[in-house]
This record gives sequence, structure tokens and C-alpha cells, in this order.
Amino acid sequence: MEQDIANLETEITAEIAAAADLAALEGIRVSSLGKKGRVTGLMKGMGKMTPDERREMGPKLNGLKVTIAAVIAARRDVLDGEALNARLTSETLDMSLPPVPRAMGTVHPISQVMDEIAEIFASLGFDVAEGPDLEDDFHNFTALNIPPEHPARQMHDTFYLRPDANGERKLLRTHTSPVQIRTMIAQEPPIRIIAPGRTYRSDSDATHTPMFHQVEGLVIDKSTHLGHLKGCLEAFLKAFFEVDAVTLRFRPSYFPFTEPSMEVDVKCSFKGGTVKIGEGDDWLEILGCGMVNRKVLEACELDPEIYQGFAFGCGIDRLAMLKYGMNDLRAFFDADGRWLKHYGFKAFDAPTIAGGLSR
Ligand code: 2NL
Repeated sequence: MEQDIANLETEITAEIAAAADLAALEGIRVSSLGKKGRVTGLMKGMGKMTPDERREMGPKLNGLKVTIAAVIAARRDVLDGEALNARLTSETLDMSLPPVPRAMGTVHPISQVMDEIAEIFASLGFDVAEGPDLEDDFHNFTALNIPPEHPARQMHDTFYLRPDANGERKLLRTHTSPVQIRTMIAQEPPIRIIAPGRTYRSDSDATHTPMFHQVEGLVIDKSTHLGHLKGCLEAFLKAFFEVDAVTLRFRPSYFPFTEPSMEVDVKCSFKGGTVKIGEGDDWLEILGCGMVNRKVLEACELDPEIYQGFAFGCGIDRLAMLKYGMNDLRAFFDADGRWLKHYGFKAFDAPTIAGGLSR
């Protein structure tokens, strides 16, 4: 019996060492440790042994089983490694090859427009700033001169989260202004940033989606004035709509975070069922802006006797619709492959000032 165990161990170990692949190894496992396997067969023989023999042979048989299982596992590791190496050398992926045309996705018009905006403002010396979608009351409201109980809070249709352990209610930012607040708190002027991104309000109809996109701009320095704001917006709109000239109209308005505040219209024509910017004699409201309210500067611990600046905000989804002639806002978020194929942009045609924003 002892000789049988030794012979079987030698035999099976040799087989395992010779196993060329995982399938062969699995065959050896079944033929040794499986229900009708050779090791299992010897173990069944224990039933006919005397108690003394069993006491002696039991541990030895069990040792054989454990040894074989370990040798199989070790060989499996080696074969797994070899199989992986074989795949790594045979399956290559050349990242420099062009994509297969039929499988090529497109850049969503909103992403395209955000890239275009970032590109234009980069050429004017603006950095892109980002911040969290999940905000707190201070950064989304209080610092922007919207104290608790201010009617603007109701107007924002805010999505609130459940209060946390400290009773604080986080919210989904209703505008990208908190990004600018965070920037003013974190860095000394001069500041020249845009903050594009997702914003949220509990509002859903033909012209509103609960998640939408906004871009805001902020310039803070010692002598920044309305003339700078006007020139900056003109340069932006001209570049964005790819026209030689735009005519702007500034109407007085109200925002808690700016003083004075204005709404800006661009001259356009609605003839032929499409909007054309830079011609005609109709007006289209396009953004809101103003000089940063001194209370906002104070909330960010900037001295309004030293620093001043302008800010503006506008909806990206609407800008995209205007520029690329889309009429239903909701199609933006339907993830319909046919719509994306039609309105999407080629991934390799990234907008640049030098090479053109859109083609
Ligand atoms: C609109 C108007 C606006 C701002 C946004 C702003 C941000 C800070 C300070 C002051 Cl931190 N102002 N943002 C200013 C004026 C208008 O948005 O109609 N947006 C869609």
C-alpha cells in the first residue's frame, strides 16, 4: 500500500509536469482527484483495512491528496501565466490606427460647445475652473448674497439631499457660481476664469431639463470695469457664432450677486425658420451679467475698496441649439444613436482657434 502511494505520487506528478495546457491539466485533476480518480480509488480501499492499517495509511493517503492538489495548483499558475503571455504577444492593439468607421462614436454637441467656449476664453487669457456638483448652502447661496429666506432660493427649485449627521443639507448646485466663489476664496486676484459644467433645478418641460449646462465667467482685478465686460462678451460671441461682427444690447436687470446687473441681447434674424446671429433686426436674449456685488467680494474676504470685477452666466444647452439649429432641448439627453450620428461631431476635429471651431 505504501509503495502504491509513492508510485502514484511519482506517476501523477510526472503527468502534471508534462501537461502542456490547462485542458490537459484539468484532465489529470479529474483522473486523480475526481470521483473515479486514482487517488480517490485508493482512499475507497481504506474501507477494507483493519483499524491499525487505517490509522497508519489514512494520513498518508490524505497527504497524497493534498500534495497532488498543490502540485496541480502550482502548474495551473504557470500555465495561466503562459496563456496570458501568449495572448499579450498575439493580441496587439495599435492605438495609432484610425477607428473603424462603422463603430465610431461622435462628440455630443454640448461637449463640442463646451470645448469651443473653453478654447475661445483660453485665447482671451481665461482659465477653466471646476468644482463639485454637490454643494453646500454657503457656496451656492449665502456667499452670492442670497441669504436664507431670500425669494431667489425658492426660484431656484433646488434639489436638496437628506440632512447629514450634523443636520447639514447638501444640494445639487443650481448654477456654476459656487465654483467662482471657491476660486475667489482660494486665490488672490487677478482672477480670470470660466466655470462650465452641469447644473440642476427641479424643473422639467419643453424648455427646461432638471440637469442642464451653464458657463459662467469671472474677472476680478483692481480696475476691471463695464467696458472690459462689454469687450469680452463681444469678442466671445463673435468667435462663438463665427461672424465678423455682433451687435449687443444691454438691458438693466437684477441678480443678487451683481450690481449693476444686465441682460444681454444679440441682434439676429429669424427669417427662413432659422436664427442668424449678426444680421437682421430682431433681438435674442443670450446671457446675464454685471459687476460683482461688493457683498459677494466681502463673503470671499476680498476687499471691495481694492478689488472689483465683472461676472456673466449663460446656458450652454441653448447656445448649442442656437448655433447648431436644434429645436428640441429634450433630444440632448435621450441618448438616441441616430440623433447623435446626425448632430454629433467628429472626435478628431477638436475645436481650435487656429484650425476653426466647427467644421
Ligand atoms: C444668467 C445670469 C449670471 C453671474 C451669473 C456671478 C458669479 C459670481 C459673482 C457674481 Cl461668483 N456673479 N455670476 C452674474 C450675472 C449673471 O447669470 O442668466 N445665467 C443663466
